[in-house]
Amino acid sequence: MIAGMHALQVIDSHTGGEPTRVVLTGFPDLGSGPLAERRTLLAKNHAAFRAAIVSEPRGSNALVCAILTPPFDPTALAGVLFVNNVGTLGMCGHGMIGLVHTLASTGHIDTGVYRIETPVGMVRVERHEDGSVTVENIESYRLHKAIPLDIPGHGRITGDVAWGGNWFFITEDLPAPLARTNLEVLTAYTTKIRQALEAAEICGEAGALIDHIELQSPSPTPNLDARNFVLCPGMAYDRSPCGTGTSATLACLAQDGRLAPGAIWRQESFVGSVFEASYREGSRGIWPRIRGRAHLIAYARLVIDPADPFAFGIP
Ligand code: PYC
Repeated sequence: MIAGMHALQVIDSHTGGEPTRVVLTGFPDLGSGPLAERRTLLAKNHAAFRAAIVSEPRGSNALVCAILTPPFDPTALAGVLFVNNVGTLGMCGHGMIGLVHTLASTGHIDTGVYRIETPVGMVRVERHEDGSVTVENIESYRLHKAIPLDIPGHGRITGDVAWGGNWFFITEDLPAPLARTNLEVLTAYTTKIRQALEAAEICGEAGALIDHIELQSPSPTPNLDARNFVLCPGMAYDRSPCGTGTSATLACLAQDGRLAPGAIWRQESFVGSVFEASYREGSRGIWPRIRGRAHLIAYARLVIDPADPFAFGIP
């Protein structure tokens, strides 16, 4: 796969506690086709390289990597492909905030508005004077409302299926409060929801896997609207309030008349970080705006040694 020692230049950040690794150089060439094609190519031909940069021993289950690639649409500043420990993502809100912060911190961009292409559409981003970043995500919408689902050991629950750049099942039926002491209970519960969705063949559009499960509750913190717990596809929970999950939530709130266009929704994560969100109306759903903040944590050169038995991650 590699003849000699291979190096990749990366910058790590976190957005509300959730890590992002921006891959600047060293990832295999993905060609110059549309971003959706490049995502398919990556999934098909470069799973080992993905695992090398995301998985242990160099990464972790919570890490999302943002692989920078030239845009297909020349009006965009850049293209980006998000990957995690089990595959590729359509979009990633915390990762996009991390990417913009990384590009700004390294002098590649200034404050202002830019367009960044993803496999699921164009995202408009704004780097603010105070260092925060607003992501205007792709159009988000609810596909199904109040789907009943039988969860072993918990009984019947209901939840919505919604798109925010990834597919989400969102429920307010909780087995326990969204508190860190309940991490194991919440992980087991959301895992069962995921399994129940698959067993019942409940999917996103075109048979897409619903691979993000979001629990929502009111926040116990004053002035915040909600707290969530999001189980990601690789079975790690999102430390950030989840940009695509917040987008999907906003789509449901908007369709239920629970949040007006332009009104601010303060979404707290499981670890207490906050995104400020709002939306404008779209033709099918809504255009969510998510504002958050990232911090750099490392400049690094990853090396892949062909003699290393775990060069491409621990299987
Ligand atoms: O912020 O959209 C997000 C996200 C998805 C998975 C982890 N974070």
